[in-house]
Amino acid sequence: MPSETKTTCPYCGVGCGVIAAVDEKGKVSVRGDPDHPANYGRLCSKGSALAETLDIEGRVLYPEIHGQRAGWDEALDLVVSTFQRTIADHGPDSVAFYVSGQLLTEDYYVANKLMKGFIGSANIDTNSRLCMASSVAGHRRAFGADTVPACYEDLELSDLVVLVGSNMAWCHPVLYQRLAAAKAARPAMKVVVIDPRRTATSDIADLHLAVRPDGDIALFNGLLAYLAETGAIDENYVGKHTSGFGEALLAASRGSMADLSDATGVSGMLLRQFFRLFAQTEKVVTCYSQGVNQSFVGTAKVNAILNCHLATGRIGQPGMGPLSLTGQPNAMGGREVGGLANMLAAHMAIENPVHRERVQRFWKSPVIAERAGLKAVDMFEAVADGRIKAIWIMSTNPVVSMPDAAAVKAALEACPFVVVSDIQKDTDTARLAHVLLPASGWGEKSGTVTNSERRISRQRPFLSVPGEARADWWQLAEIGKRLGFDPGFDYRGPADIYAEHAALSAFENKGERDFDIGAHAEINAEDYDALLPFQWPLRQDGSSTARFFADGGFFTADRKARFVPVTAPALEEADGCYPFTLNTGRIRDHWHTMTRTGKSARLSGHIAEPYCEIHPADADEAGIGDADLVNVEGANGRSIIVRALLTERQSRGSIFVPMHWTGETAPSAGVDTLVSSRVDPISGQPALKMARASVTRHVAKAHGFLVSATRPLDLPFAYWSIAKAEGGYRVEFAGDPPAEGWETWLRRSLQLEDHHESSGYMDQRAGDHRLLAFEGGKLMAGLFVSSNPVSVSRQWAVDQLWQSHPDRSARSMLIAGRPAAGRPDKGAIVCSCFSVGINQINAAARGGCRSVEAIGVALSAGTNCGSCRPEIRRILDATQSIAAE
Ligand SMILES: Nc1nc2c(c(=O)[nH]1)N[C@H]1C(S)=C(S)[C@@H](COP(=O)(O)OP(=O)(O)OC[C@H]3O[C@@H](n4cnc5c(=O)[nH]c(N)nc54)[C@H](O)[C@@H]3O)O[C@H]1N2
Ligand SMILES: Nc1nc2c(c(=O)[nH]1)N[C@H]1C(S)=C(S)[C@@H](COP(=O)(O)OP(=O)(O)OC[C@H]3O[C@@H](n4cnc5c(=O)[nH]c(N)nc54)[C@H](O)[C@@H]3O)O[C@H]1N2
Ligand code: SF4
Ligand SMILES: [Mo]
Repeated sequence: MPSETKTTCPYCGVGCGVIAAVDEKGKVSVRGDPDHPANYGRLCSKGSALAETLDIEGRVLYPEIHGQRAGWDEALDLVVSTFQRTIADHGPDSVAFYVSGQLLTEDYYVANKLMKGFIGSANIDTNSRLCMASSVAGHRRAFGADTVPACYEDLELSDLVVLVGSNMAWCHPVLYQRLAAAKAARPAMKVVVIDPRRTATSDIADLHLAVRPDGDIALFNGLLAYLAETGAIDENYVGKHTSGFGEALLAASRGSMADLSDATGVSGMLLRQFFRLFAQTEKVVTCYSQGVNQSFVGTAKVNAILNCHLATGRIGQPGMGPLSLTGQPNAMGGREVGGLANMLAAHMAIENPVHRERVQRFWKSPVIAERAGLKAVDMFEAVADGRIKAIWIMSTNPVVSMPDAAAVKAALEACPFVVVSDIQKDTDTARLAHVLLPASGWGEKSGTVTNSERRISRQRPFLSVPGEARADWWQLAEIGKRLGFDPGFDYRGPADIYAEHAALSAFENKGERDFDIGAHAEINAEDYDALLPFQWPLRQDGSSTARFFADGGFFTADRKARFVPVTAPALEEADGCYPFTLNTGRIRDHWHTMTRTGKSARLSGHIAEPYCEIHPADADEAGIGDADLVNVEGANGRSIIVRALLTERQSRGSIFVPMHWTGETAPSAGVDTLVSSRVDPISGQPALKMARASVTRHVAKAHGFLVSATRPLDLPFAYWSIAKAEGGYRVEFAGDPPAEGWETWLRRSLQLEDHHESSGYMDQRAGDHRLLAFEGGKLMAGLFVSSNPVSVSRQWAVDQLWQSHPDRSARSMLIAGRPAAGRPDKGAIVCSCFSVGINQINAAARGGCRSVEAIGVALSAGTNCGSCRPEIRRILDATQSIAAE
C-alpha cells in the first residue's frame, strides 16, 4: 500500500488540497483532495504535474560559500559575523531581508520577528510587494485593515461575476473551473471580463470589455456615477456603515459617455450594458488580480472597485463582495505575519506606537522597528547605492522578477554580502550569492499557508530531505540564536512557531483586529499535524465568520468604511519611438521563473518558447510575420528577442510578453529588463503591466531547432530558448552559424562520441542543414537549420527522440522534419495531462466532435485537470467558424 499524505499545492493562491502517495519504490503520485474545501478534488495542470518536479536535479544540497561546499556551522557563522559587523559599523538599516509569498507562515513569522524585533530594522520586504501590495493598501484605506471580505463559495452563489485584470483560466484554474461549472449549472449567471486582452478567461464571458491599459479607474468611477444616477445606491448601508460617499461620488462624476468611452477604450454600448447589469444584479462578486494591482495607480484601482461594492452594500453577504485573488500560495500568510516593510505582525500597524509596544512586549524583544522599512524597489536601489551592504534573499528570484531587472542584477553583483536560500542551485539570483543555503522544498517541509479566502491549510512532508537541506524557519532561527537572541528563537519545530503566531493574533485583541486565530494559541505538535483546513478568524472562544462587513464593523476608529475618492490618471499617448504598451504576465503551465515547472516535459510542452503577442494589423505595419523573431525594445533602450505570435486577441497598440524566461532557459528573453521601476506611490507596487516598447523584426543569418537527448553544453547564438521534452530537450535558436561549423559544434556541445553515428543533409546555398545523431539506431539528436524560421513539426520531432530509425527511408523522413504520410503529427500540445496536440483535436473536430465533452470521449483531452478546456473550446469554435464560412 502506498503511504498517503494530505498537503497543499505549492503554486497559486487557490490553495488546493493535494493527496501525495508514495509507493514502495518511492515513486510519488498526486491527486486532488476531495475533502479540501478549495478544490473538492480538482487540480489544474500544474498541480497534477507536481510529482514530475520533485527530482533532485539541480537542487542545492549543501551550503556553499563562494561556490564551494561548506558546513552549516561555517556558513551560518559567516552570515552572523558579517551581519553583526555591518550592523555595528553602519546601523541596523544597512542590512535587509527580501523574502517571498512562497515561504510558509512559520518561516515568514520568524523572518519578520528577527528583523523587526531583534535586528531592529523594518528592512524586510517581499515579492508580495510586486503582487499584492496595492490590494493590501486599498483594503487598509477602505476597511481599516487588510481584510478579504468574501469567500470562494460566493462565486458560485452570485448572479454576476466581474473579473478585472485577472486571467483566472490560466492563473487560478481550479477557481475558474468552479466558476465555469456554476455557470454551466445556472446559465442565467453572467460573467464579465475586463482585460485589454481577450484571454482564455474571456471564453466564458458574456461581456468582454477590452479596457485601455489603466483605464480601470475611469471605468469604475463611471460605474459609481451611473449607480448614483439610477438609484442603485444602498442608502441605508452607506448611511449606517460608511463615510465619505459624497466626496467619492464627486470625484467620480464622469462627464459624457463619449468622454468615458475615450478614457476606457470601451464603446458606449458595451459600457452601458455592463453598468446596467451591475446596477440591476444584487449578487455581484468582483474578483481582481494583477491587471489591477500592478499599476502606478494600483491602489486607486482597488479603491475604485471597493467604492462600488460599498455604495451598493454588496459586501459580506452570500454571493456578494470584492475578492482580491492572491497569487502565491502564501501571499495571505505573509500579510498575516506582517512580512511587508510597512506592516508589523498579526495585522498590527508599524506606525502605531501602541501596536509597536504591544508586539515588543509579546516578543520580549530588545528593540522594535520604529518606522516602515524599504519597499522592494527602494530596497534594491539602496543595495545599488551602497546603503544596504548585506542582504538575505529567500524563496524568490529577483534578478528575473523585479522591474529594471538588469539594475537589480548589477546591484547584487556590487553588494558586499549576498545570502540566498533556495532549493535550486543555478537560478539567476543564486548565482550571485556569496553564501548559498540549501532549503527544503515542497514535500519536504512542514507548515501552513493561507489561500485567497483566508483558509489556512497544512503543507505536510512526505519525502526525505535531500543532502543537507534545511527548512527556511530553521535557517532563520539559527541565525537568531547565533546573534545571541535565544530564547526568542528556540523553537522545537513549526508547531511552536504557529502557536506563538496564533497567540500574538489574539494578544490584547478585543475584536479590534480582524486577524485572530487565538483558538490555536496553545496548539500542540500532534494537533498541529492533524490540523484541518479552516478559515480565519477562529477566535479563542471558537467563534468564526466566513464573511466580513455585512453589518459594517469595519476596523477603522469609528468602525465605518471609508469611501476613497479616486480620479482617473491622465494616460500617456503613444510615443513615436516606443509606440506599443508592453503588457506582461503568465502562461498556463509555467510558474514564474520555472525553477520547478521547467522540470516537467509535459508542462513545458504547452508553450515551449518565449513570445510576444501582437495584433496582426500592427505586425503587418511593422513587417512582422507569424513565427518571426522580434526585438522588443523598452524605453530604457534595452531589448529582448522573442517569437512573434500574431493574434486578434491582443488589442491594437499593445503587446504581451510572458515573464517566465530566465538566464537558464532563454537569456535574451527576460522581459523585466525592459519594465521600468515606476511604482504606485501609495503601495510601492511596481507597474509591471505597463511599459513602453517598440517591436521590430529580428534578423539572423541562421534559424534553428534542435531536439536532443542531453542538454547542449553551449548555445553560441544571439537567441536561444531551451525546454524539457519527453526524453530530452528542445531548443530554438537564431544567430550566426558557429565558427567551428554545425557538425563540430553539435558533436562537441552534445558530447557525442565516435559510436554515435550521424547522418545529414546540407544545402549550402539555401543555408539549410539537417544533422541527425543515432546510438544503436535510436535518435539522440536532430538539428534543423535554415536561413528563415525552420518549419519542422516540433512535437513530432520531439516524439522521435529515443525511437529506432534503422533504415534510410525512416531517416530521410526525419531529415525532412515531417512525418511520413499516415504517421501522425500531434502538433503543439494543448492537453498536457494526456499529451494531446492541436492537430489531433482539429482532426477529431473534422471527424464530428462538436463539444469539449465529445473531444474528451474521443481523445481523453480535458478530462483530467481540465485546465485546457478553454483552449479546446476555442479550437472547436475556430474549426466550426471555418466550416461555416
Ligand atoms: N499558470 C500560472 N498561474 C499562476 C502564476 C504563474 O506564474 N503561472 N502565478 C501566480 C501569481 S504569484 C499571481 S500574482 C497570479 C496572477 O494572476 P493574474 O493577475 O490573473 O495573471 P497575469 O497574467 O499576471 O495578469 C492578469 C491580466 O491582467 C491584464 N491586464 C494588464 N493590464 C491591465 C489593465 O490595465 N487593466 C486590466 N483590467 N487588466 C490588465 C493582462 O492582460 C492579464 O491578462 O497568478 C498566480 N497563478
Ligand atoms: N514583468 C513581470 N514581472 C513580474 C510579474 C509580472 O506579472 N510581470 N509578477 C510579479 C509577481 S506577482 C510575483 S509573485 C513575482 C514572482 O517572482 P519570483 O518570486 O522571483 O519567482 P519564483 O520563480 O516563484 O521564485 C521562487 C524561488 O524560490 C525557490 N524556492 C522554491 N521553494 C522554495 C523553498 O521552500 N524555500 C526556498 N528558500 N526557496 C524555494 C525557487 O526555486 C525560486 O528560485 O514576479 C513578479 N514579477
Ligand atoms: S489551481 Fe492549480 S496551481 Fe493553483 S493551487 Fe490549485 S492545483 Fe495548485
Ligand atoms: Mo504574484
